[in-house]
Amino acid sequence: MTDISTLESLHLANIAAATDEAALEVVRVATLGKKGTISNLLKSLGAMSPEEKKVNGPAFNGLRDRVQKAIAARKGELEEAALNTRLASECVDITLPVRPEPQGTVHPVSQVFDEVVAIFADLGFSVAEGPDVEFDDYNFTKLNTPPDHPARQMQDTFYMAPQTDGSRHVLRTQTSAVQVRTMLVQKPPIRIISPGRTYRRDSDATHSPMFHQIEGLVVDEVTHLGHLKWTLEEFLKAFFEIDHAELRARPSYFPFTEPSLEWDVRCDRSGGHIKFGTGNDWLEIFGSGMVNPHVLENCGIDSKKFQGYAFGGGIDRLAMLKYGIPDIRSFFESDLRWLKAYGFTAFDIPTLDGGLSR
Ligand code: 2NL
Repeated sequence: MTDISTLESLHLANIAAATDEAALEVVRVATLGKKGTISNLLKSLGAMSPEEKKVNGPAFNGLRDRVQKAIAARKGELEEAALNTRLASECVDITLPVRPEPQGTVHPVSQVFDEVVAIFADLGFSVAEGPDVEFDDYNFTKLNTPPDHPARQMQDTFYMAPQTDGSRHVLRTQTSAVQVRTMLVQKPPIRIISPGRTYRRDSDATHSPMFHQIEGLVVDEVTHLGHLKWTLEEFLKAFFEIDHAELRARPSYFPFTEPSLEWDVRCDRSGGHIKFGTGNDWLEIFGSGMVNPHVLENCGIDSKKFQGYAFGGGIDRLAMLKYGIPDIRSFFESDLRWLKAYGFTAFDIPTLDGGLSR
């Protein structure tokens, strides 16, 4: 009997000393496993006399039951401790901010670029793009501005170093060359806009040597100035989010259009900021005209069968007017304070149904 109680206290001490479930399992195998000490005691009952069995049977079984219970209890303790440790390590401080504030903003020129594309896409225009460094031929000659033409002096051009054949590439002075490229490869009907960077040797509060332009071109069998006026009105209404836009045409001159017109939009500057659609002021907004038949012919389009209208305007200028930005040079200074004030979040994606501005 002393043997049994010694054994029991030894086992119970081992169980209590097990600090994790693996150590406890070692104790269980050593006692209750197939060849464990208690299993061996129970097996030894078979060889005993009935009297010995009577005494040892209940003693051995009692020992087994108590050890079993002690192991189960210790297992429960260890499981709870393991769970508590895990919970402590996985705890989350719910008072922390959800996510850091996004630092970057979408530049107003990019935003307006996307707004303009959304509006013209809705009117059935496709977007055409081309290189910033252009052939002189596409930037000028095909647009009815040959080398000796006085209109070459209308804007100061950045010329690249001469090629081996003597020709000089230019930084495009307008995006019209993109439309030339389209006309050279695509038959009418053509309905495209070409937004992009343009370059002129000019710099003050309203001129930057690099600026952004949007041009539009429509070529079809019946195309006239009424279509042009309607298109510009629809654009202005959508862009400035107004119900009415009133346009006034003035005669102008561009070598690539004939006749050429400049459009002013009715506006009100009395309230400290500019409002469109009402008032007694006018603001110049687009240059335009019917595509000069020479330009169509230069691009392989039969000017007896097809005619077209074209227009151009400044994207930076549209952004300044819509978002009240006074100086064009601030667009290109990369001042983070300015970008924070005038920039947009990446979630302000301009769509006609979702809204064009914040
Ligand atoms: C302005 C004026 C204009 C065009 C651009 C054009 C393009 C082709 C043929 C004919 Cl391919 N015209 N573009 C026409 C008139 C004016 O831009 O004030 N831009 C800032």
